[in-house]
Amino acid sequence: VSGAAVADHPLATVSAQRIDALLDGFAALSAPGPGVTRLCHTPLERQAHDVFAATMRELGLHVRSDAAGNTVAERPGTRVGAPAIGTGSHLDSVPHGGRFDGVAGVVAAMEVARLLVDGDVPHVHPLRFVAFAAEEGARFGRAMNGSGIACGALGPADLDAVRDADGITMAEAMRSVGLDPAAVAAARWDPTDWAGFLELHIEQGSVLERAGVGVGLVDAISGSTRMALHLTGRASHTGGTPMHLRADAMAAAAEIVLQVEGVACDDRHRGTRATVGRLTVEPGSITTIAGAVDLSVDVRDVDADRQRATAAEIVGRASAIARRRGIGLRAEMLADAAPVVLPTWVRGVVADTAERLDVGYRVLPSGASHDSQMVGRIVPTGMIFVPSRDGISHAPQEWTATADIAAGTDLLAAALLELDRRLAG
Ligand code: HGY
Ligand code: MN
Ligand code: MN
Repeated sequence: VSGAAVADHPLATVSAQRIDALLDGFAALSAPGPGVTRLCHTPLERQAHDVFAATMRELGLHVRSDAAGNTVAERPGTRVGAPAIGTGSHLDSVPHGGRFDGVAGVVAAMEVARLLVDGDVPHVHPLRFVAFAAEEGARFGRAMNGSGIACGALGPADLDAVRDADGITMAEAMRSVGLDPAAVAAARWDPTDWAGFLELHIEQGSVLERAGVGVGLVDAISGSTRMALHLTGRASHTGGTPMHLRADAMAAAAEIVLQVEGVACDDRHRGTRATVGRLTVEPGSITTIAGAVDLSVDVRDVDADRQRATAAEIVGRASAIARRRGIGLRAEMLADAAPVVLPTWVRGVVADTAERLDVGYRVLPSGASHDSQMVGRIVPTGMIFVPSRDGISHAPQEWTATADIAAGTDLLAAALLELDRRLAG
């Protein structure tokens, strides 16, 4: 990968070997089983942050961790008191996920830091390299927690409000790994202390691969509305209970699952994605009619009104099914994040840089949520995508070629320095 020449300071060439070594190191920090399992607010996530912090300290950067579990490394700029420009992503994963979701962006940030240090490259603004905590919504239902705290979207009360499948609140999980949920207000970023932020992330879709393009520039990030539907029927003997005398929570859940899919597939919802990804059944016995079923609903869209309307319609349809079947229904809102349109001017800086480096790119929306969705609330933010093989993510088969990550890193480095140059005015 050719080093991105900037001003009169040619950056060293991005090292694919270093990128691979970092990816391997983070992938090893996983619970047993297929793929990578490094859930938020577990010792494994903290170990990953420790690796990030130690590597950045070795480069001579100042590193601090906040009460939310985020880790920020900083390389001073030449202008004292200037606001910072940042880059980074998250280090937690979904259960049995891939090696690249979040990690690719943190590894890219680490490689950029190394290129700047090795090349003794000056920049006006302080550069900050960030590893966010608890980005994934897989464990607690709500996503972008570390970045949400940093950007003022979440406070201590929110951390007591969500529980994982074992009934542990996020605050309890945070305390169990040495974080302090009561002190997260101190982790809030001061918007005047930031001038810009770029996140590199795998696409988690197949647009770039199908287009044969190695880089994506994100124009909008989908929002997400996540709910839990709690169905209460009547557990009873599968042999002794005739069909017309049942209150079968599983049968009701089955109808609802198909309705969730159906709403997202009708003509009014082009672009909406709605998914039931988790379903638990009580008592879960072969010879007992299901008395209770809990299911998750995840609605994604780049259109905020359509996203919320879809969630409401799903609850409406589920209520009608439950009523007809004599089943109790309680709908619980777990999390709701609006879609975000990223500032065109930041994307323009990255696009100009890509064109200067003769790097082909494609502008596209993000189907997944990202920390940039939260950072973008207080800092001008851009996202660089690199391709996902077969569009697969959140699964062990998730894969992105090192050459693509290296090319994205090269662009990230040059774009950060171009952002620095333009903002230095
Ligand atoms: O769920 C998401 O969209 C992201 O991977 N947290
Ligand atoms: Mn991610
Ligand atoms: Mn993810």
